[in-house]
Amino acid sequence: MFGFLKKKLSESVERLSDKIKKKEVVEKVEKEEKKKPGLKGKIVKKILERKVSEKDIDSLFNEMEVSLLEANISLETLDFLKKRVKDYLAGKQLRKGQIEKKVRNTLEKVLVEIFDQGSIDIEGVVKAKKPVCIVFLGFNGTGKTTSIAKLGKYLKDKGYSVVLAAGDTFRAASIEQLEFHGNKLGLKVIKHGYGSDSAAVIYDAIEHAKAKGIDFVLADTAGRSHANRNLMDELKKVVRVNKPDLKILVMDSLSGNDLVEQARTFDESVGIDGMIFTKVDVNEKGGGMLSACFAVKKPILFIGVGQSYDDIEIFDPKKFVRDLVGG
Ligand SMILES: Nc1nc2c(ncn2[C@@H]2O[C@H](COP(=O)(O)OP(=O)(O)OP(=O)(O)O)[C@@H](O)[C@H]2O)c(=O)[nH]1
Ligand SMILES: [Mg+2]
Repeated sequence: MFGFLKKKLSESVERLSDKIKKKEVVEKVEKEEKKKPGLKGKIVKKILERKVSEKDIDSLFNEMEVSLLEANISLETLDFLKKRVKDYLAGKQLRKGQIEKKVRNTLEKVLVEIFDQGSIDIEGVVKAKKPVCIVFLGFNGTGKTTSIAKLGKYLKDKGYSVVLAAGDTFRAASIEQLEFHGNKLGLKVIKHGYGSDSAAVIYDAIEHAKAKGIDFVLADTAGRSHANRNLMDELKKVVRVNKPDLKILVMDSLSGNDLVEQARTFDESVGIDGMIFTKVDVNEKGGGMLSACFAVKKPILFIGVGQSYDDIEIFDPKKFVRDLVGG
């Protein structure tokens, strides 16, 4: 996954390291030309160490801008990356053998800053309150229903009780799709008919969970775009009536540059608590994920890495970035 982005990040590390290393040679020659006595110690130090300038960093980002934009990293995210790399590196004296490692570590640190927007401890939430209602929302076809099934299995395997709410009463066959997963996983599905009120279905599921002492209600909703006023209003009603504990925006990581816009509009409309990125297994670019995190600054609950129920990874920003930047 993220082959393209990894390649571009690795290139960035190499190019910045090269810039710093090259200047070392220039400095060595200049100093040796002077050949003043007493300078020997200083020359040796200069040869072993090299100072990173703001110009080095600017020039790297100028060179890499197109590639990083191609990897779907937004301009505002790029600006932030550049600024933070400068904060950490500009003016620093780096030892010769450590330049590449230091540059890599710095990039890693800045990417973690963007991806690490806290975490959601859903098991902690259920200790404080039962049932926990989690509503899954997002654009069409992003993987909401599949993610509900994955999280349902994950929670059931951990010993929690789960009920599913068929809150997508809009798209043809959506209720059957959720029931299919419910049957396979042994999870009850609360449903009404097509065209019925989504908020009411979820309300019933919560009541059912209260009556039966069930830990989690995972509520499906119809896919929608912010341009669809009726469906956006419906979503607002779902939230107003049911006051879910968590509103999780599910986004298809393959959507690239659209992710920033999706994250912003859903957050502005209903206020999201966290995000799930799906189809990370087939994603080469990955910069859209980074940019969406930077735009809304919400934690990533988990990532979807395939079509089977177990293809779900709890998001660990440090591990994720380490894998991206490598080294
Ligand atoms: N490769 C891969 N495919 C996924 C992943 N998550 C979901 N999918 C696939 O994406 C397609 C759409 O998934 P759904 O769960 O139906 O998406 P949805 O958001 O509920 O769609 P609507 O209800 O129509 O808005 C299905 O074919 C899923 O198998 C993932 O993490 N990786
Ligand atoms: Mg669905």
